[in-house]
Order: sequence, then C-alpha cells, then structure tokens
Amino acid sequence: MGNTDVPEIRNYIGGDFVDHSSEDWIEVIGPATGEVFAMAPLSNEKDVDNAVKSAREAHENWSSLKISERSNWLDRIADSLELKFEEIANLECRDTGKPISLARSVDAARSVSNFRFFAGLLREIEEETFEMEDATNYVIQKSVGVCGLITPWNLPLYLLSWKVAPAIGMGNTVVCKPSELTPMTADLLMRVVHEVGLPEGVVNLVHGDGAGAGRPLVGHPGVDLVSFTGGTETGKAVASSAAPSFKKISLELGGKNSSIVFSDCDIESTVAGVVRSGFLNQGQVCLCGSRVLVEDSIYEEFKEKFIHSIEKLRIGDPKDESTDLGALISPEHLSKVEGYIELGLSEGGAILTGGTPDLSSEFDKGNWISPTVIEGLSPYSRCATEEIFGPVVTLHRFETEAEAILMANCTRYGLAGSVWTGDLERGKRVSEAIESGMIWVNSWLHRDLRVPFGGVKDSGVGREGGRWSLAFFSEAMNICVKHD
Ligand code: TXE
Repeated sequence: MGNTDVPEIRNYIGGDFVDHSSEDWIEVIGPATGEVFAMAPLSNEKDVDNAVKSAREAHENWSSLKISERSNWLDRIADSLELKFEEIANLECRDTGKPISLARSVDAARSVSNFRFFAGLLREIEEETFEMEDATNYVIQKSVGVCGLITPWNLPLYLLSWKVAPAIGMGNTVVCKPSELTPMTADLLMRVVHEVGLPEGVVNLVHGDGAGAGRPLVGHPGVDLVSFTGGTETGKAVASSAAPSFKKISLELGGKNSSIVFSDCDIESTVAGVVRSGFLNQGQVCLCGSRVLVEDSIYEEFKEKFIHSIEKLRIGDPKDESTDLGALISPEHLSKVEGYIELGLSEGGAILTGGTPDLSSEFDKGNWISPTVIEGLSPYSRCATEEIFGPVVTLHRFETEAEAILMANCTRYGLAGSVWTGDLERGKRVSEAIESGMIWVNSWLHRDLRVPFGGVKDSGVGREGGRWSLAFFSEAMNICVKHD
C-alpha cells in the first residue's frame, strides 16, 4: 500500500491492472501546489520482465491481424479518448502544472488526433512493387516485435499516444514507461485500452523511474525496438544500453532553438509568434525558441514590444481559464532553471524581465518563476547554447544573414527553429542553411502530422511522424519473385 489518503494507480500487464512486485511507491505531486494527489508504483526489473513477456506472447496474434482491423482498433481508442477529453485536460493540468486551456488545445486534442491520424494513414498503405525484366520485387512491411516506449513529463499523453498509435498500428506490441513525474494520463490511456477491449498484452504499461524501470526495459533481450523522448544525457544512456542487442532505436532529445527575426518581418505577428515559441508550456517544449536573434536595425523596437507582450502574460493558477503560464514540473527543475539565470548573469547578461510571480498562499509550495529575458550575452555563452527547458529566453543582435546562420548553428543541438521575414525566398534559404530537423517560416509549432519529426546533432537520431513513424515501427522486407 502507498499513501492511503490518495488514489493509487497500477501497472497494466497482460490486459489487467496488476500490483507491482515491490512495496515502493512514487508520490505524484502537483507542480502548482506541491500537493501529493496520487501514488504510482515504483516498479523494478521483475515487473518490466512480466510486461515484456506479456507483449511477446501477444505479438503473434496481433501482428497477424489485417491492417484494416488494427486501424479500426485505433479508431475505437480515439473515440473512447475523445469521450474523456475533459478528464485528460484536467489530469494533465494537475499533473504537469500547465494551464488548462493549453491542456485542452494541445494535450487532449492531440492525444485523440494521434490515434485518429494513424488509423487513417494505415488505411492508405499500399504494397510497393519493383518490376524487373524477369522478376517482380514485392516490398512488405512487417512488424518489428516488442517495442519499449519511453516518454517524458512535458507532454505526457500527447507523446505517448504519438508512439503507441503507429507502433501497434504496424502490428507491434508495446511496453510503455511514462515519466515518473506525470503518470496520470498514461493510466487513463490504459483504462481506455481496457474499456475498448483491445486484445490482452498488446499494450502494457510499467510505472517507475529511469533506473528501476526505464533502463531494464531498454536493455531487455525481449525488446526489439526502443522509442525514447527525453533529455540528451538520458538519451546517451538509452543508446548505449540498446546498442549491444542491435535494437532499432529512435531518440528525440533536447533542443536549443533559434528564432531569427529579420528587419522586414511583420513586427506585430512576429512578436506574438516569438513570445509563444519562447514560453509555451513554460518553455518546457523541446521545440521552444529559447534564443532570439534579431537584426540590429529593429533590435530596440523588437525588444520593447517583446518585453511588453511578455509582461502581459498571466501567470498563476493552472485551473483558471485565463492563465497563460503555469508552474514548472519540479523543484529540481526550477533550481536548474534558476541556476541558468544566475549563470547568465555571471556570463555578463542583464535581465530585462523575470523574477518570482506574486501568487496566493495556495501556491507557496509550487515551482514558480516568471518568464525571463536576458540580453547582452555572447551567442556562444553557456546560457545561450545549453538547453534550459524553462521560461528563459536570451536576446542577441545580428547584422547580416550569414551572421544569423552562424549564430543559429553554434549550439550542439539541431532540433527546430523559426525564421521571421517578409521575404519568403530568404526564409527558405536561411532555413536550409540551419543544421536542424525542422524550421518554421513566419510561424512556430504549426504541425502537420504527415511530416517528419526529429533532430540532428545532439537532438537525436531518426525521424518519427507520418510515414516515417510507420517505417520506423516496421521492418521492410523484399520478396523477389522470378517470372516463369
Ligand atoms: O528527463 P529524462 P528529465 C530535457 C530537459 C530536462 C532534461 C532532464 O532539458 O531538463 O531533459 O529531464 C526515463 N533508461 N528534456 O531528467 O531523464 C525517465 O524515467 C531508460 C527534454 O526529467 O530524460 C522518463 O520516462 N529510461 C525532453 C524519460 O526517460 C530512462 C523532455 C525522460 O526522462 C533512464 C523532457 C534510463 N537510464 C526533458 N533514465 C524533450 N526532448 O522534449 C530516465 N529514463
């Protein structure tokens, strides 16, 4: 038993909610108030082993279903999740500390549409053939086997559903390991899977931390593929535990993305877009534009409007419909973010706006910080090149297009970015010169689920999204048939 005053969630293995094998629990804490509102299992390798066995047993039957049958299952999950739309939003708001409006428009909406989208995409799969003079090559896509799916705390169900849907759609069975900081909507997904009657063992879930549950899952000989979203340092550990058994792997890691603002941009929409990109989800999105590079001739004008707009953001109670920014995920993460602000000052930066918000006593134990902007730092400084993953943006000036590109490329990361300009040719040219997986021109996080998603350099390995997800969660096999 965990803390008896609050609800306990359980692992989901072989079609049942089951007890974990130890007596240890994790307190699930609301970041806005510091209250413990649920207990989650602290599972160990025995639990992981049970989950992998169950996934392995289910694989043969599940992979032999027709693709249309599996897409119908995805639609059923989407329908059932849609009925729980408000519950998803409320749980995500409480578990992550993000504003309820964002939990609805981003987390709940995307979790449903991920299942719906992949159901549709699966139905479009066509067999590929390559004719030779005397033979035909048939390319088929087989399932890989058992997939280990490891997800972080910033977009819990959004990212889990992004992996589960294409993985099971392609005939794999899965073991999920959500972040120990935000396990509630993963539990909700298991309730949905249970309610719709998905064959047992197709989706399994083990709660727990990285060392006790994540690591044994990645290293398990019964796991054939690992899809991981999380920090770059953890990604290195995941890559090295997966390597000895040649598991298929996709790593979606951190970012330190530039928003590049040219003097010919539409200043009002650019300021709004760059504020959104800097501070959405309190800056805790790997795609956030946390370094803003502004052309010298409009630097002062941009800065004034940028700060004015940031200072209008409403920070506070995540449950309040009008809140723009909520709390950071944990006290440890808050300390990391504050440490970077101190580092920025010691590196010669000046804070233009920031501090701690003035909130009611209900939030005294929460993890709060106001959106912070630092100027005067070298674009090569640690504060301007390392991932902070919080509401902290650094401002820099550039004079030429070439200088902007050089500055955008001077980090170890290469995930995303945005270019703001009235000249779309330049927008495309500059985008192509940036070492990155994704760039938006005159927008940010404008997502089409069909396009590839992933990064270069220390931002990760591989691509997911659309047909790239289907390719990753399958093995292409060629059958060459010689004609008579
Ligand atoms: O994430 P971790 P943390 C960045 C961000 C943040 C930093 C650390 O900069 O400050 O990462 O965050 C599981 N084997 N991002 O420590 O540790 C863990 O239990 C297998 C960027 O919270 O990467 C969780 O389920 N799994 C990011 C998941 O990995 C392990 C989003 C992610 O946790 C493991 C989050 C191990 N050895 C943080 N150790 C993004 N790309 O969006 C931990 N885990």
